[in-house]
Amino acid sequence: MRSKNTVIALIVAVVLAVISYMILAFVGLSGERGEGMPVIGGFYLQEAETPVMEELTKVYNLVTYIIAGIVAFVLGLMAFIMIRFREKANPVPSKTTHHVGLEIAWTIAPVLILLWIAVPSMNLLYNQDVIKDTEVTVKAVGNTWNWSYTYPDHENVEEIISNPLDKTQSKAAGKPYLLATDAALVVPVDTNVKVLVTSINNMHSWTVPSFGIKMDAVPGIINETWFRAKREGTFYGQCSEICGIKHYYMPIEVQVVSKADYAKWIANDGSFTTTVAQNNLGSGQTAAQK
Ligand SMILES: [Cu+2]
Repeated sequence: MRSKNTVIALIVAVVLAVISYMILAFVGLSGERGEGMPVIGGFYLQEAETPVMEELTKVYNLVTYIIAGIVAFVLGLMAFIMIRFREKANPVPSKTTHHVGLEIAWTIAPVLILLWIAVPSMNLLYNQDVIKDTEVTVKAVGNTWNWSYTYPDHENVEEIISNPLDKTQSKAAGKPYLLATDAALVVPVDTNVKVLVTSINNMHSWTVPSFGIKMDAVPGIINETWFRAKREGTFYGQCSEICGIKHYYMPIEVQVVSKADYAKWIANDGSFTTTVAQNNLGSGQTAAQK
């Protein structure tokens, strides 16, 4: 009778554990992935667009599998205990209080699991934190309420004030509402970009999920981070520090262009076409005549 109970309990425990593991791992590691922006109904990380985000995704997956495993193990263990040691099958309760082997095991196993997580996490933290040799530097300043960008190495490029597009404007531009801005930060592809992040008043956070970046903007302090975009395109983020009434009003739009286009953009004083420069001149002069 006892051994039959044990077998049933074991089978139920294993089945429950496997099912819960599959559900948790599926929920944790699937779903539609946004490319450069979130998608409706998506609950997984956005597509990785930088080496740091690729690494971050791997660490996230590893930890999700481990969490799912622990949840499944505990659920299975509880099922086993509830069936195997139920009152009806055990009229005389066991008086066991210690088991040296078990105590050593449940001390060492969590330590090993933590080490298993710690090694890749530390690697990731290091890679996020250590600024590589960067070729382009941009400065992002959090204001109330927008982000402004400057290029310290190119004084000809005027400060970019990045304000969000309203509903009609973003629809007309075919861009996501509450993420799209009227002036994006422009950076070259396949280039290490250093971002200096600060704020003029209260705390903000310069965050681009698909780049694996979240850097606090603190007044009086210049924080540094870096990214290397793998492809051209537009990538969105939002201020990620609850900064006040118009917290929603400071989205981040990064436009990654080819190195040649970037060089042209810099040469054009921060414009892709000369028409903008012409308009600024007002009297029909070309940029070259200026
Ligand atoms: Cu903010």
